[in-house]
Amino acid sequence: MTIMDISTITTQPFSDQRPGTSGLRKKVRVFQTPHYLENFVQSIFDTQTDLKGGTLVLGGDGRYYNREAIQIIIRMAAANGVAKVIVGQSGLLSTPAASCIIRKYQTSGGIILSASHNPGGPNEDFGIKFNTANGGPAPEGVTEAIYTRTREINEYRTLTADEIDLDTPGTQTLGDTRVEIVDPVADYAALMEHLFDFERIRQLFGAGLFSMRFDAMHAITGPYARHILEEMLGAEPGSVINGEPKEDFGGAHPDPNLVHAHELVALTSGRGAVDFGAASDGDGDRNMILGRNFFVTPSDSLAVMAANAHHIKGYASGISGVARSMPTSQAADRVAEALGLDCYETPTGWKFFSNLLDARRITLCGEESFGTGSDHVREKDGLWAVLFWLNLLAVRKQSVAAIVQEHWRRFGRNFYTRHDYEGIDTAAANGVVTHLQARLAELPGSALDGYTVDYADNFAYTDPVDGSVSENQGIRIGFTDGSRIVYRLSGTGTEGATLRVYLEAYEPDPDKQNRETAEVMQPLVTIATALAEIESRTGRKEPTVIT
Ligand code: G16
Repeated sequence: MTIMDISTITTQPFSDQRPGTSGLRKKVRVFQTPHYLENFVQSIFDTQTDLKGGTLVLGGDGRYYNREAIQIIIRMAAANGVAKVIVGQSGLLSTPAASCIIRKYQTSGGIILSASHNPGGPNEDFGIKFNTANGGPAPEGVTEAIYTRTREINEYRTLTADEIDLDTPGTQTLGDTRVEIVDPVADYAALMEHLFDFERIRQLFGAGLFSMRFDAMHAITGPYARHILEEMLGAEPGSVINGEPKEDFGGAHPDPNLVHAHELVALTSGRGAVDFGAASDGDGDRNMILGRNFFVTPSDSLAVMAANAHHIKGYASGISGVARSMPTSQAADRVAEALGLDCYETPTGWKFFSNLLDARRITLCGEESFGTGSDHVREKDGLWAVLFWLNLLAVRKQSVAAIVQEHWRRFGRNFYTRHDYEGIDTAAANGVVTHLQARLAELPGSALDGYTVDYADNFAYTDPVDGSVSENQGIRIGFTDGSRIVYRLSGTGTEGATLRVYLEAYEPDPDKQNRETAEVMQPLVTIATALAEIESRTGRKEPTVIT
């Protein structure tokens, strides 16, 4: 490897580098603007001083611009005195696998390149996020420090060198920096084998009476799922579909929900349907769970996991508590109450679970946005959730639907739906929130179409571990019968604003638990759209996506 001198390049700040819900996400062409990526990366090195002389984990979801960005970051890491960079082979690492490697090798942190479930390709999205030494997404204090640095940065460090060979495992050097190319799957697979009863899952597949499909959506989980599900656990070859990672995810939207994973939904429906279906997203942290003709809401999935954790090897000794993000349904709260577990309600964003996990206050956590996870890493984990369900199916020997319906009979059912209004005008979206905010004081005690408002607030969270306060995390309107309407603006989009309206209705009566969600939610939808004046303020009659 020939090395030229380390160079200090003069630059100017960009004003739009504040990380959102999960890192900095922009269109690829924005990241390709000269110095744009470099400024953000240098701001990480300038503020995260442990990286100097330390070890950095680096990888991404394989989307367009991943490989170029990795080469840029390796050169900058070497110029900034990072002692070792651990890189996933071909630049690939799922988000949970990156978290696993950061923790396992006690590194100083990691840089993950992903825009998660957002589409990829030259005209689509790219993203970058920093995870701290505990393996979790940087907390707000860290992201704000990085952002502050991006506003004042005037130079960055890099060096001129041949490209690193990303495709061959082994160690290369760049100046004083060792660059280790590692198998992206091995450490993660070993962790999964430690947590779940692989022998029992093998028996489930081996009996020939159970079929599944896992939709990797042409994203990062293809190689992970093929190795773990087909090679280690003996699922029939072909159980993993869309398993080749592609830079543009095959032109699709790698978002595991009923709209975007329609191919999988079809395979779990009607005659000849498989028993179990699951999908993951661009970077492998989200999951969707389907039974035969049956959709498990992410909120229910978390609740079922909490109620059944004792059946699973890695959690058999008991779980300490559960947490859910504020807009996630309260199904997990009911389990926690019944089982005497601590339960926490956090703002949207996986980073808010990290302190609770580190302090061992919780073992399981989840979000309505198709995320579930545990204390095994500090990210949500798509394949982990799939393996949890497979292990549970192998132990309980019931169908997905039977397990969930039994759960509802015991704890009650929290009907749940989310309406997204994507790509709306930012000023109009802010106007909706301001309008709702102005009405909060007058709402408690009032009746809306027969529902009585119990409380109305803009959610604020005080972290019980470090006392940090996060305000304005979404408008909550709770009704006396346990129903809720929540409004918030997405922090992950790259175009305009996305208004999310989350709706929840509680049904304790088993005779009424099998009604259609859309029918049950209709009265709340009517209230929610009228209260927020959605049509007049945004010009939208209907949501773009309903999950
Ligand atoms: C990220 C965050 C999640 C959050 C989701 C949606 O997920 O890690 O905590 O729930 O975005 O956020 P928003 O409603 O602000 O768009 P991912 O999978 O995109 O990294």
